[in-house]
Amino acid sequence: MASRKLIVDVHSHLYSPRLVSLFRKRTNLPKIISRFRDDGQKEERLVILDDEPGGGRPVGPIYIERDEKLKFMKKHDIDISIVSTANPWLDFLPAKEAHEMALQLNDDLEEYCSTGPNVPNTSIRQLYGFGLLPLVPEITTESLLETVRQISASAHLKGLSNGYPRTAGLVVFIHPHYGVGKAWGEKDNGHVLPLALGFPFETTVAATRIILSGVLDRFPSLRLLLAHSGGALPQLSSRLKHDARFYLGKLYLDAVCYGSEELGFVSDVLARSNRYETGSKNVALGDRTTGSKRILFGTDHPFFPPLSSSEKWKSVVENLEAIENVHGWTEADKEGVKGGNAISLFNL
Ligand code: 5CU
Repeated sequence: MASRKLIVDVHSHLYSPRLVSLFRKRTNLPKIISRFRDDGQKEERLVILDDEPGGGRPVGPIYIERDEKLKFMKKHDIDISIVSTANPWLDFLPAKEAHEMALQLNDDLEEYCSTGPNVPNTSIRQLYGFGLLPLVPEITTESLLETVRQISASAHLKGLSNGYPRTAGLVVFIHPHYGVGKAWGEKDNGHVLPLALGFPFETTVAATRIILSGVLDRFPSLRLLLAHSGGALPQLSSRLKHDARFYLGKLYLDAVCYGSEELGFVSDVLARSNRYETGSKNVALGDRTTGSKRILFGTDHPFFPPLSSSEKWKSVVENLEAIENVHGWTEADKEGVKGGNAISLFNL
């Protein structure tokens, strides 16, 4: 089937112009500051984490503009992106403002997707989105439900980020922002410790809490997509109560872990969950196909850009190479991870 060969990026972010103008006005985090570089050029920097090294990260059109997203997709042969607002979402706003802003950002994202191009010769759009829930302290249930209803009624919003709507049939993207405490280290390692380790571990904790709370028993049709291949959860799940292994196979994981060995291992752990249901625990190489069905390609765009604009992005090249090289995955498994699984999950 032609659509099986489409490449779909399920982990792709943006900061909308509306959010960027709010960041520019703010003096507390998250904020955008303007400053002069050593070469005299003015630049804007986005500061979203406490004590961020280098005074935040350079921010420009790649974080904001739809044309830049589309150019990036074209350069890397990505047909479809499911775009989500990047962290820290609306966590910094009081409840009423967060709710109003969520509604506006969701309308903006629906327009961003619906007025974008189609995949050539198909009726499928190139851009879909995850709406945003204003999950802040003091938010009322009614405000959350209104936002879920708005997202469900938006034809191009196929999921939401960070929340559990049990009725709306939306895919829920669980993505980190806080890491695990101050983890910059004494030497200047840039973002390595908090992002490479802290972020995925935050997701590990969040997903574990969901499993232990019984949410997946109460709402078995909930479809949760975990960022960064579920962080350390596949590695640590057997240290939890043993039935955590079973629940792991109910989750979807992105393939943003940069290594074929890691993807192979993750697909084993997901497949084991399936075996668990049948009473057999031993996973064979052929079972990796079962595990692969719950793994979906992602890029993390626009984070981690290359130094020169002519280069391809490592986050794409390395994550695609990782998929290509997983021992035991068939060509069909790889196509599924690159796009087919997302087409089914998001019903595109
Ligand atoms: O790796 C990532 O996904 C990210 C992200 O989403 N946000 C961020 O600030 N850095 C890295």
